[in-house]
Amino acid sequence: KVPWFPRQIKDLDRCNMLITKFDPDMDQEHPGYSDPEYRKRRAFISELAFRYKQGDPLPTVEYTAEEVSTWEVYRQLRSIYPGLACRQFLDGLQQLEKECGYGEDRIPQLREVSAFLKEKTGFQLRPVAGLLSARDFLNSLAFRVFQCTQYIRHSSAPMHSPEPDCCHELLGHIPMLADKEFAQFSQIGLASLGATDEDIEKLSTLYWFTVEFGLCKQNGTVKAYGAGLLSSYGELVYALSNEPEYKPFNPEETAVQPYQDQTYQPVYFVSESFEDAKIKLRRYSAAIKRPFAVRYDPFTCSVEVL
Ligand code: H2B
Ligand code: FE
Repeated sequence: KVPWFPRQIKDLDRCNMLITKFDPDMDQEHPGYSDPEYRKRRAFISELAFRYKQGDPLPTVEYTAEEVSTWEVYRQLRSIYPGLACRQFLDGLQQLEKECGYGEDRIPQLREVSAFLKEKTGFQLRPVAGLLSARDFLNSLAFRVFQCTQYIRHSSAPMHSPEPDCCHELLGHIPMLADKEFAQFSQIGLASLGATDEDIEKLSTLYWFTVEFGLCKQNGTVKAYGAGLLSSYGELVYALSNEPEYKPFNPEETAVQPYQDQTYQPVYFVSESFEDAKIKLRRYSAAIKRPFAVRYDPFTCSVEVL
């Protein structure tokens, strides 16, 4: 039996299954667990996401002075990007700084960032209250919708967050989503529609080692393009030192590599270029067995099932 999947963009209102393992109300290790003010703030911002329906204007959050001071990660990361981030990331970030109010003094609003991406690559954002199930997250990508958290990490741990937050999304993911070639990685979303749980697990692992922790060669040097790296000062420096192991990106092997989400990765996959990673991912996706084929129709924002 084929699992339910979204056919129209408004079906994404049903792609909202949260994973609560890193949430500050459930996870005793979360730095906000024993801070009732922080939890109250999180509940308020979550509510904005729960109430959101596809097509609504994106909610605006008035960030507090404390939240804006946590955004200091911007300045620290910004200073090391030039030597460590890939060209596409640096280009995207520069455009965001010029055209979208990115900078160290304020946290950008999802509404302005979504409008910016829509013009660059057709991607749009929708607010989400926390970590989503891999299936719902990947399914959304098929529609070029990126489910984006809007809260910020706890002020006691600005350099690390166990769950995605707006620093991770806005600094790690958004600059890459402004690149056309990278946006095509979202084909991984089409491959996930109606896929078996085993295939979702593999696609999710591929996503992990590319979109989140991927490295690629550029002019003979290895650079970072993964959002998990580009939003973590410590891991970005570590990933490009000679400590971790590097393996060449190869979807069949990468899809079954075990990974952990507690600390730095022991192994990273390096692709020859984006183009190369995209072609290999496309070939892998095309080989996934499903009793139907899908095609995305950008005019109606819906999926045709063939
Ligand atoms: N949920 C949210 N909110 N942001 C993510 O970046 C994310 C997610 N990544 N759920 C997904 C899971 C990813 O780790 C893969 C597809 O499992
Ligand atoms: Fe992410």
